[in-house]
Amino acid sequence: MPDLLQIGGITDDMRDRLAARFTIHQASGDYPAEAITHIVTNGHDGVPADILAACTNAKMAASYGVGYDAIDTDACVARNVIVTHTPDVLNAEVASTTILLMLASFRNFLSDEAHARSGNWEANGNAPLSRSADNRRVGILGMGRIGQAIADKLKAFDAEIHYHTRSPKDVPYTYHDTLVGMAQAVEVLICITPGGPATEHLVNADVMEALGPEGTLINVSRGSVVDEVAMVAALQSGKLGYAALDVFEAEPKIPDALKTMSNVVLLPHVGSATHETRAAMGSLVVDNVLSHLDTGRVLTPVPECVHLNG
Ligand code: NAP
Ligand code: 8YV
Repeated sequence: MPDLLQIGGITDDMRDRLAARFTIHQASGDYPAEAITHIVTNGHDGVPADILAACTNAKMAASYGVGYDAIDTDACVARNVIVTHTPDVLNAEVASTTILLMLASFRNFLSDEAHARSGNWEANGNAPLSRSADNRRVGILGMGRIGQAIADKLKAFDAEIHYHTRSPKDVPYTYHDTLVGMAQAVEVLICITPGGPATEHLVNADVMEALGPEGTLINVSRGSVVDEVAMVAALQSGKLGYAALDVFEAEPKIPDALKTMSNVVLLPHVGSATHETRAAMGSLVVDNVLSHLDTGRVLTPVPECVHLNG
């Protein structure tokens, strides 16, 4: 059987299907680097340069996740290693997580729950009023597969939807050609672009100041898209009102200052983390690997690798 290198964790279903066709080796242990033909990884671990250099006969790297900023696609293309990812199967889940973050922030959901659970309601009376999540002006930074799923779900809350991307899309929402311009026009800014150098710190101090003291920043993209130091400063000074965050610049580290703020909601990068969606992502990873093994072609190459697909 051919040899496959596993970087990071995989589900039992993925292991069962892969083990029927490959000898699986762990990147964390000893592995026969020159025998490896296929690599399975994820959006956090990527394919480290030393592993790519050692696996001289690798033909593909399948990543468990849609975002692949942790993978050096130029280096993979230079070695004819085709990279795949898992688009679309997680759109609805990540959109639901985004809505949950918005609701938790606007409706003080976590402090209200604590108020009920702690006995504070009985001892001290009603919880403070919260902000309505309905009828808000919402700006979406990134109107791709997930951005559009978020916009669809926001319709249930009668949101007025704005967006900023590098080029306008065929969608019925208000386009802004600058991010600062959009931030000035909305009450909520949702980040859902890819990570990587092209989007690093797109959301900077100017953008957060434009969003303003009553504004809410929601980040479900990558921590690198938001200047985290500037965000902490803006939240502390009151130049930015609220933040609801699933992703951070140095995961799994979260700045201590954020952990103590009552105007902040924090999640540990769980945008797609349900049994159902992770199963769908895992299936697509294995479908890509087996398709490559059987036909030489993959199902969902990243855009930079489309030309390598058979
Ligand atoms: P996608 O379909 O490729 O959409 C990306 C969007 O971002 C496009 O509309 C693109 O439009 C825009 N964009 C790219 N670079 C930009 C820039 N410099 N300035 C402004 N807009 C820019 O990707 P997707 O499937 O929706 O996924 C988006 C990202 O979500 C992933 O890459 C990943 O990082 C993140 N994600 C997070 C989680 C989580 O668990 N929190 C889960 C899944 C995905 P233009 O090209 O016209 O600019
Ligand atoms: C996962 C994600 O946490 O798909 C992405 O880009 O951020 C998430 O779905 C991650 O990629 C799992 O490896």
